[in-house]
Amino acid sequence: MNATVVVIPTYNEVENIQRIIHAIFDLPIALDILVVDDNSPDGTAALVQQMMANIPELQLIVRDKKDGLGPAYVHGFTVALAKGYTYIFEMDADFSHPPKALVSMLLLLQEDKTDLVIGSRYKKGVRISQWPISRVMLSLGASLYVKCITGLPVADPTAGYVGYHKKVLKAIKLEDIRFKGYAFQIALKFWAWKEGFRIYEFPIIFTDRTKGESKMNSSIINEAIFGIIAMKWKSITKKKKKNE
Ligand SMILES: Nc1nc2c(ncn2[C@@H]2O[C@H](COP(=O)(O)OP(=O)(O)OP(=O)(O)O)[C@@H](O)[C@H]2O)c(=O)[nH]1
Ligand SMILES: [Mg+2]
Repeated sequence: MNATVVVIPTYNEVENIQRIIHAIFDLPIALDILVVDDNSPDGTAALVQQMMANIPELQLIVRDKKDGLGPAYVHGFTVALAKGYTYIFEMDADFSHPPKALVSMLLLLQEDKTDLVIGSRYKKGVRISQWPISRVMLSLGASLYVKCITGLPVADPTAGYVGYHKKVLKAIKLEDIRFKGYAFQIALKFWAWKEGFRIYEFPIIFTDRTKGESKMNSSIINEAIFGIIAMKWKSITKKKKKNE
């Protein structure tokens, strides 16, 4: 077992999963990969299982049914913590997150420059390739909204390319985070910040997926809009309780 694991949630990623696994293992760093698949009907998990025969650093969790990215990560992180990994990454399977950035992001954690590192689209500019302007505006609007409501000092709060030192995930009550989509990504960064952990944004170029289908939908956006207000309220009442 290596000290680092990359957790990749998958739902119908049969066209991407093999290539992304090879791209990550081709990097000049020692790590394991944990795929968390929600019983994809396209056979993603079966393909990973085949690859596992030749790659001991590759692991797989298959869950019952599609339940959103958030619960898949909670499951994956809980297993990763139980196994004792020190550095735990989350990353999409669709090549939106450039695998090469893992090398620099891991180094920042290993050299104790930060506790949480974000592969950030919006730190010092906007770096998104092949998204329609409407989608970029939605994402930037979401970032501004999160900053206004929560005060979280992060340029890319919805980013799904993140590395954590294990102490961060241990300090957050993962099982209490019930969000399924973007709100999940925001919540992890928010609670890490509230716990006083250091956050670093490493600039990446984000590219839209070229293979497979997006799982984004309007319920994920609604969850983020209302969920973030609920989360902020929870943090205020928590603080009040502490002071009473
Ligand atoms: N296990 C699991 N994985 C999921 C689920 N929904 C999405 N994913 C995975 O989470 C990652 C991000 O999902 P995407 O559909 O790419 O969502 P997105 O990046 O916000 O949207 P696009 O930019 O349009 O691709 C991908 O690896 C998906 O396969 C789910 O319900 N369960
Ligand atoms: Mg994607």
